[in-house]
Amino acid sequence: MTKNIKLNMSRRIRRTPYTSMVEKHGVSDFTVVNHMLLPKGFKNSVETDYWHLSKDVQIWDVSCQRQVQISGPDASKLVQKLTPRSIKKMETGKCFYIPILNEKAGMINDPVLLKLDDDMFWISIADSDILLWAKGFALGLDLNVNIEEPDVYPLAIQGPKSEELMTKVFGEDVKKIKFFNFRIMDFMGTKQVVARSGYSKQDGFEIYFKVHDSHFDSIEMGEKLWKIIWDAGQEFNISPGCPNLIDRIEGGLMSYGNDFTNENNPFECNLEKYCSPDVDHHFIGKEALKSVQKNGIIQKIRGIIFDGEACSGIGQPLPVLSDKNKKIGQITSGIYSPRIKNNIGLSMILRDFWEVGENVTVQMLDGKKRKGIITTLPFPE
Ligand code: THG
Repeated sequence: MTKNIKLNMSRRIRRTPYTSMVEKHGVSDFTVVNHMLLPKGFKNSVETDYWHLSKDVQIWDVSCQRQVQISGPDASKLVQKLTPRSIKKMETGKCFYIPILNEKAGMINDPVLLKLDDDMFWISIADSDILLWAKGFALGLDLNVNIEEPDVYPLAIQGPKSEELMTKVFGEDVKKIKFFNFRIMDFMGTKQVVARSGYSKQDGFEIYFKVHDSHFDSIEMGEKLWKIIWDAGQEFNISPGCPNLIDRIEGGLMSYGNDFTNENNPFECNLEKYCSPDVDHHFIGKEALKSVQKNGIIQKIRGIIFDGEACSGIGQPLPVLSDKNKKIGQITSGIYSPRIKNNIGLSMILRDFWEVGENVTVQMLDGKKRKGIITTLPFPE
């Protein structure tokens, strides 16, 4: 229906230093995240890209993962206010997945936090304006911090051959970077943050590419970085890519704004591991989270495997029904998995129906009904 309708570009939809590169590689679709372009597909199908990602290496323009930089004497105090996850023991060089809640314990982001120094953090955000939220809070509390969006453009190198490729470009020390850690590495005389992380279930790295010297143009340097990696990647069968929907859903990686919103608390999103209200520190939403804990939750994100014709990625939520035709949830990310050989999806599901093995019905946009079953996240191997 809405296929083939073009998005009208403007300055409000920001390009990245790699946009002209992905255009050269034949990008077919974009979405907009944090007011910036994110490629959604290239020449190959999502399925072809999925198999490629699981055996080779891909280069992704994920510049839309914007950094909210918090620095200054009160930086760690402010960061700690923003999340239930304790950063007391966090060391420089670590990445933490941190839920950010509003005062009602609703999720407003699920970023990756990087500790660059005792008084310097980056919050690598999902799609919502945390910069304004943090600034408002800092102003209200009169904290001694600086908050800005630096010129950082993350480039992800994902797939099992990413370590070999990254070693070729950045040197042997790449191999010492453990999952959710980063190191500062040299690129043409500039210092770059290189982390072992990424929005896939494969091995992978994220280069938080930053232009340090103002006489270098960020587009020129970004293109240089892309080209050097591209050329070095030829022997590893590198291809341009983007977060892969099949890999993401199978791996249970959630997407803010799609699979959960500020209407959901972190327990509903399976994030209790990072969100105990019984921690020493105060954080925004703590009282509300305590009452959620006391009262229990009524829904939770689950996986669903559902039958029928291969689903090619859904643009709108699909209702999930009980055997009595009552709406018990909706699939917010869904696609055919060639590994599971059936359609898979993520859905918030009401408590009485969230047990693994529960039979449900998925209603397609044309009204047709498909048989489904509740499963664990990540999806079974
Ligand atoms: N990388 C960076 N920034 C990001 C994302 C990213 N910002 C937006 C978005 N993605 C944030 N969401 C996630 C969700 C999951 C993960 C990372 C970012 C992730 N989770 C690991 C997992 O589930 O296997 C575990 C993380 C942990 O618990 O340590 O990787 O992708 N820079």
